Amino acid sequence: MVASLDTTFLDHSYENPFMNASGVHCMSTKELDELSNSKASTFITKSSTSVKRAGNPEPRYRSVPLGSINSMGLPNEGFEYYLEYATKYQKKNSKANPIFFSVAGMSVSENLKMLRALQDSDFHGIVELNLSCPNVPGKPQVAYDFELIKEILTQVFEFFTKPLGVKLPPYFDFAHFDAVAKILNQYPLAYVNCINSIGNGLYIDAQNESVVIKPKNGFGGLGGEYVKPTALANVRAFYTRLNPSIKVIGTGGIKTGQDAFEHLLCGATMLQVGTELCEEGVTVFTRLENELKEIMDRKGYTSIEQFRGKLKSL
Ligand code: RRO
Repeated sequence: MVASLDTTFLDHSYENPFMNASGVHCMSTKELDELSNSKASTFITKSSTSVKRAGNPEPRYRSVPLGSINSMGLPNEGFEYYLEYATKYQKKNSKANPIFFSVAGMSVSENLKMLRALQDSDFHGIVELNLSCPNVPGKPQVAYDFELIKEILTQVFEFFTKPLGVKLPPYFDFAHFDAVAKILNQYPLAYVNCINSIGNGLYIDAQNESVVIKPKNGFGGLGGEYVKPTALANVRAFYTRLNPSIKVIGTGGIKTGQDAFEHLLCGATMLQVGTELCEEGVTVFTRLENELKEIMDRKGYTSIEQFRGKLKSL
C-alpha cells in the first residue's frame, strides 16, 4: 500500500485522521490510556462537567441492529479528573500529538468556568465545547437555540485564546445550516464537529413491546448506520458554508474505510468513531486505516488532500 493518511489539523501533523468520538471509550484513565496506545492518531476525553456525575439510570446504552441508542446523561468523573489526566499525559508524552478535551457544562456559567480554568492551565491541546448533549432531562440541546450559541461564543471568545471547536447536533433544514454557519463564521473557531447523535430517537423491541433503554421512557441519541447520511449532509453543509479557517470534523456512522472516505469527500479533516469503537474496541482503528488505504490505492490517490472536499455534484 502506498497511500498516506497524513493529516494536518490546526498546523499539526497526524499519522491518520482517526480518533474516538467523545463519550466512547474515554471515561476513565484506563480507557484513555488504551486509546493513546491504539492506532488512533489522537483522542478526546468524555465531556466533563464541573463536578462528577453518575448520569442516568441503566440500561442507558444499547447496541441495536443498525447502530446504537444512548441516554447516558453525561456521566463523567468531573472536570479536574480529566484536566489532571491531560496535563500529566502532555508532560509524559511531550512529543505526542495534541489531544482534545471536551466540556459540556449544564449552563453558560458552568461552561465559562471550565473554559477559564482550561485557559489558565498548562493544557496545550484542543478544546471541544459540546453544545449538543441530547440526554439530560430538562436541558434542551444548546445548539438548537441560535441566540444561546451567540451568547456563549461571544462570552467565551472574550478571554479564550487556545484552539476551540464546537460539537454540533445534526440540523435538517437549509435555513438552519445557513443560520448556524452565519453565526459560527463570526468567531475565531478552530473547527466544528458534525454530528452528535441524532437526539431523541426511539428504538422498540417489538417482541417484548418495550423500549430498550430506561431513561426518558426509551428516548435516546442514535448513532451508527442510522445517522451516516445525516452526518455526511451536515459535514458537507458546514464545509461549504464556513470560513476555510474553520475545519470540520466528521463524526457519524463511520464503520468502514468507505464511510471514512465519504466523510473526507464531504470535506472532513479529522474523523471520529463512536458506535463502532464501542462495538469493536480500539482495534477498529487498525482496520479503518487499512480499509481507507486500500480504497485510496485502488483509486490511485496517494494523499487525502487529493480528494478531500471534492465531492462531485450532478
Ligand atoms: O452523555 C450523554 O448522554 C451523551 C452526550 Br454528553 C452527548 O454529547 N451525546 C450523546 O449521545 N450522549
